[in-house]
Formats: sequence, structure tokens, C-alpha cells
Amino acid sequence: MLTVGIFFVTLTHMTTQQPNFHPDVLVIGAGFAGLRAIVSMREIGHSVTALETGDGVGGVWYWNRYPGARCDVESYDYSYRFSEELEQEWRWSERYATQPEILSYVNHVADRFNLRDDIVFNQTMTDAKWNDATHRWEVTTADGSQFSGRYLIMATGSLSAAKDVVLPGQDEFEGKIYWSSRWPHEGVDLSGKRVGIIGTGSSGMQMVPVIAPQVQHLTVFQRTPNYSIPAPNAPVSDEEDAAVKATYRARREAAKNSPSGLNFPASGVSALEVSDEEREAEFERAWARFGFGFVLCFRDLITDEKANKYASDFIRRKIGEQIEDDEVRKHIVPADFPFGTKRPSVDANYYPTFNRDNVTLADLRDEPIERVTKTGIATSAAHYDLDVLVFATGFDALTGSFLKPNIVGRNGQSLREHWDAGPLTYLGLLSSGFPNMFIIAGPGSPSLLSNVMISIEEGIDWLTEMIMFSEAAGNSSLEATSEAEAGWVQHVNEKADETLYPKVASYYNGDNVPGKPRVFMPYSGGVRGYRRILERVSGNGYEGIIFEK
Ligand code: NA7
Repeated sequence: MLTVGIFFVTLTHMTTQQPNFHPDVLVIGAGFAGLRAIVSMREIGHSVTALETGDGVGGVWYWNRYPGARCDVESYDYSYRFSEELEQEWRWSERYATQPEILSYVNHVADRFNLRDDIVFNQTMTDAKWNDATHRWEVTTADGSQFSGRYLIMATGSLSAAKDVVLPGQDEFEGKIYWSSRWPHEGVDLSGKRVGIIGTGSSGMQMVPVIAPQVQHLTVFQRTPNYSIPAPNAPVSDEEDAAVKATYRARREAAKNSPSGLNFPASGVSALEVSDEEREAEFERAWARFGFGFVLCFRDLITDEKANKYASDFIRRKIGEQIEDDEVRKHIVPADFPFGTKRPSVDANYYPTFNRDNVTLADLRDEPIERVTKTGIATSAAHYDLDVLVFATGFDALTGSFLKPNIVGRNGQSLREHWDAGPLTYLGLLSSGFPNMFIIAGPGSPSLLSNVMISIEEGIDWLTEMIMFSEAAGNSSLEATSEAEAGWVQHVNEKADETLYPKVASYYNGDNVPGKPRVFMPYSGGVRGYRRILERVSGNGYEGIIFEK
């Protein structure tokens, strides 16, 4: 039975158009990837419906509204390149945009291209089933609505399924609990409150310096001290904006041809082949100007332990210099893993925040949390009185959002079963046994190891061309072979083995979620290398893919 007559309303745009329940293409998610998928599917004349859990567009930028949330890729690069008009008309105010500015941008894109006409908000896909007789995906949502589409594009994000952290005693806490990934839209008044925050990844490190001046006292519960590089943020002047816009194509090309899709030329120099003075000077330059791109200042920081040690030691020293208290310094400077192998942060004044009188660092390695009490957190060493507890504990990265719904492909096999021992994809875009289903910026793609906008747009462009190729030959379905998939997984592993990534506990390897299979998930061969492979596969008539009438 169909549920009909849904009226959907958003803050900036209202439509009473009835959703198309049975379009050519179903897109799941209306974040950056979902919106881009709508644009591309329309361009090839396909009807499309996107289902979105939230009541607005933006995906992670819709949900992660915590104080201080900001992108650590430069705005001019973390933006769509599909429309030159859009590039020219949008004016970024800072090099690294805040969450509200990015959300305005995404809303602008949705309005400018009338994308909301094809989005049904407040709809969460719970089930998807491939019907082998009709060659369509049948989708059910949380409210029981039924949709179907010839193609299913999973644009659900790689850092969108929040990790479920439940501490003993949590229900008894009489204060308020918030999650960085689901921050209340109306904001939270933290003034005069005793606040505890668990987690010192990018979210925690961005929030801490912003809320510390507002609260009565802030306790930061840190488990693993991570590396962070200062964000070289600044307002964008009219001259700078004009200069970028005059040469935007060249900038996009350069980003596409760099390893990470950032606006930095990759260094061809080894950290081992320069003098100590030259190395130090290059580290200083990168520290001051590169932000996240620090990792690219020599070519072998992620592949060679000795080269990495030089960088790690430099950053440790820089972090240490920002901390006044010897005891705090001892706990906050990362010690036991190489820089960059666990996602580093880019911060604005994080470390000096610990020099404030109203900020305490609790090192959970020395004093593990025993329980949450009515009035705070009890560790093995102390009780911390709290009015507010914030979880900035991260995500079930790369696979979480794809495995949350029950997706059932050919022969009744579910994606959960197929990925039981780790994600299996061909080119990070398809999974064998799941015809006409596409995964955007997920495992097996450069996604989280790159400027994800490049993975999103290039992946969707490539898939769109493949759909056109398939349909021009009169086919109704396409699917990766299991051999091609196995070959890709092997290649992803071989590339990973050339790096230090697999050696370190991180969300890239699934280590942050108890019980998750330990597999290195993203593609570490770089966005340029990845694109060349995509071009080769399409140039060879889409080798590894079976087309069916
Ligand atoms: P991250 O980077 O996964 O960080 C999560 C943090 O939470 C990290 O410090 C974790 O410590 C900590 N954590 C997680 N679970 C626990 C428990 N149970 N107890 C104590 N501490 C815990 O997530 P973010 O949201 O900060 O950043 C995600 C991405 O957003 C980031 O990589 C950028 O791409 C943007 P651990 O290191 O596991 O010891």
C-alpha cells in the first residue's frame, strides 16, 4: 500500500508537490552527495526522488551544529564544481567555512537548482530489496511508506552514523546530555554550567576552545591524545575571492591531480633526503600555512616510519610549546603512534585552552570512567561534578550508514551478510550481488583520505556515464562481478600495505567500534590514481561489470 499526500515544508522553500514514489532513481540522503546525484540524474533525463531523514538538506552539515563546527578543507575546494555559475556567484567569507556558512551554501544550491522538488524530507529508509523480476529496488521507510526505483544511490555518508556510546549509569544522570553529531538546532546555553566533554577528535577539538570561555568549568575527558595542526584560517578579501574565481578551473584541475584533492601540490621530496635545517624549515612552512595539508609537505610521511618520526616529533614539540602546565603537557602530547595514521585534527586555539583556570584535562588512560552518576562522572581517580555531558565520540565510519538499513540484493543476500568480514566493493562504487545499487564516497573509494567532494563528484559523474552506456545498449541492470570485487579489495589492501595506516588503531581500520571487523577501508592510492583506474575501467567497456537486458 502506498502512503500518499505527504506535504513537505522547509525553512527556505515550501512545496506541496506530491512525491514521485516510483521514479527511475531513488537517492538516499540529501547531503552533498545526494544533491549532486539529483542534479546528475536529472541531466540524463531520469526522474529522481531523494529520501532524507532530516527536515532540511546538508547531511552532516545539517546535523553537526555543535559550537565551533567547521570544515578543515578550504571552502573553495570543499564545494561543488559542477556549475561554473554557482562557483562564481557564491562568496565564501573565510578560508575554512563554519558549519552555518556551509549549511547556507547547501541550502543555496538546493534552492538555485530547485532540488527540493525531488526530495522527501523526514523519511528514513529502513529496508531496500532488489526485485529480480522487475529489476527495481523496493524501498520501505520508517513510517511504512513504499518507494521503488530502477537505481538505488546510497548517498548516506561515511561519517554520518554516530557511534553508540552508552556508559554505565548514564540514565541516572540528572543533568543534560548532548551529542556533537545531533546538536539541538535551537542551540544550547552553556553559560555558567559545569560541562564535561568526552572525545578529543576533530569535533571535540573544535568545540573545546569555543565553549571554554562560556562555561563555568570544562572537563575534557581524553582517551587517545591526537595530533592537530593549526588551521591557517582568515577572512577572504574581495581581492582573494576575485583571484580564485578568475582561475577556478585551474584550481579544480590542480586539486583533482593532487593526491588528496586539496589545494597543495604534492611534494616529490623525501623527508629523509634533505638536511635537518631544510626539513625543519619545510615543517615550519607547512605548520603555518598548510593545515590538514601538512601531511603532504614531504612525499613519504605516511609511508616511511623514519620520515614520519621527523614530522611526529616536530608536531609534538609544537603542541608541547602551547601548554604551560608540565603535567597537562605530559598527557596531551601524542606519544605512541605516527602522525597522520589516525585522522589528525585541524584546530583553532585548542591547546592554549588548557592554560585557562576553568579547564581540566582528565586522561582516561590513567583514570578510566567507572560510571556516570546523578551528578557527574566517576573515574577510577576522582568524581567530576557536571551539569552537562557532551559526547563527541565519533562515528561508525565508512560502513555504518550503509549497513544501518537492511539492504537485500540478489538471492536474498543482505549487504550486512555480504560485508560481514569487512566491506566488499568494486571501485568503492558497486558491490557484487547488489545490481543497480551505487555507493557514494564509501569504503574502497578515496573518500575520507581525500577532499571528499572530489570522491563524491567524480564518483557520480562516472556512474552517470555508466548508466547512459548501459541504457544505450538496452540493458536494465548492471552489477559488479565477484571476481572484479575481490580484485579491487585486494588492490585496496595492497595500497594500504604501502602505508603506515594499517599499523595503527583508527576508524579507517574499524578499530573505534567494538566488534567491527578490522579492515582498512578507504582507498589510499590518491584521487588522481583512483581516477585513472576509473577511466581505464570505462575505457575498457566497463570491465568487471555485467550488464543485463
Ligand atoms: P573521532 O575523530 O572518531 O573522535 C572521537 C573521539 O571520541 C576520540 O577522541 C575517541 O577516543 C573518543 N571516544 C570514542 N569512544 C569513546 C569512549 N567510549 N570513551 C572515551 N572516549 C571515546 O570523531 P569526531 O566526531 O571528533 O571526528 C570525526 C570526523 O569529522 C573527523 O575525522 C573529520 O573527518 C571530521 P579514541 O581516539 O578512540 O581513543
